[in-house]
Amino acid sequence: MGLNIAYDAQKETPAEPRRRTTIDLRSDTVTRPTPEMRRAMFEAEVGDDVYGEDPTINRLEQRAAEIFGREAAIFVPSGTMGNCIAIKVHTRPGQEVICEERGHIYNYEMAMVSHFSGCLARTFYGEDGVLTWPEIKKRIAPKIYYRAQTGLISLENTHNMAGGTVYPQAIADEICDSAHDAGIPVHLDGARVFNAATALGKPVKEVTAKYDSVMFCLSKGLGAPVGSLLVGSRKFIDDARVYRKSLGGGMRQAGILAAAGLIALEEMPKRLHLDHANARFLAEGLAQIPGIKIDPDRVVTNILVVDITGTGIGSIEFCRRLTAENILASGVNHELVRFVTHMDVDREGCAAAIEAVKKVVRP
Ligand code: TLP
Repeated sequence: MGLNIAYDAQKETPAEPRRRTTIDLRSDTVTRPTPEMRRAMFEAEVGDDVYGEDPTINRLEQRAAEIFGREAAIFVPSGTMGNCIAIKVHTRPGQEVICEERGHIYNYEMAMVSHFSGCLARTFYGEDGVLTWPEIKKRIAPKIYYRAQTGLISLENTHNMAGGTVYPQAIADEICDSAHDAGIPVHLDGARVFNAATALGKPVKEVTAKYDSVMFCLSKGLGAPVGSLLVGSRKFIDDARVYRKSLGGGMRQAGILAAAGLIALEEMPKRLHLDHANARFLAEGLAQIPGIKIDPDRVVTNILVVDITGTGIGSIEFCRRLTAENILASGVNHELVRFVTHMDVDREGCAAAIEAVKKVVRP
């Protein structure tokens, strides 16, 4: 689904370096490291991280564990690798993993739930991407030897393809408590959990306290060039280290990346509310345009998933026309287009995007 279309839209983008005026709303993954990050990378103390000897990586892992109130953390090259490792550690082949049907682990991680962990994803739809315990409970396999057992529940907060939506804390807490009573662990794909925490006005430690493991990304709204972390118990992280190596994720002098990551972790969460305000502004502007469907009140973080059915054009054509106006967005499927705000796009850029959409949908 989505990404093929997104890639098609990207093909329309000139291969030469982007013009300064291009406003890239395809994803917050496009953010570039700040001058401060680049300086820190230049000066980073490094060592061989496979031997546990990179002081900057060790500091990043220690700070991540502290910030999330966990025993340990591990730096991984990508969010995808962090999720794949977590699922592998929590499950055994032949089990099921419950997740929302638009979830990243199900749609965008190359079927690694089955390929790497040997599990079946049991998915269903949740309004705003939010699952609830009563609905999850119905899908938990009965404890009978001839039924594949539920090995894990994996939630996503914020939920990317549902439009950057945030789990109400009480719902997430109830899922974790009830799952634990049933002997089932819960993993959080928290690629954008700092956005969720900002929207909730709570520290990430509180938002994620009840999960068994959390993956979060430094390389999205937090602006680092590369990297994600997995946090959990000491035993969980020791196991994760084995699988990171199996997947080729032992990165040697990766302190160069961790140096930028430390700035992302310590400083960048403070500015995420600006991206959220810009996303709301963009949603309010787009909602006025005939044929575009988006409820600005549901835009609580930095992602807008807009229904363009009423424009009479599909998302490939829509993104192609926007690209010609120097605005980049990505198709989720034929009818849905995603816009993501981030630190490299300001209010003026969002206003320009609204004007460009008005132009491209005009009959
Ligand atoms: N999301 C990317 C694409 O893969 C869709 C994006 O542009 O939003 N969990 C969630 C919720 C994510 O949104 C992503 C990336 C990941 C995991 C994976 O992170 P990376 O790209 O570092 O592997």
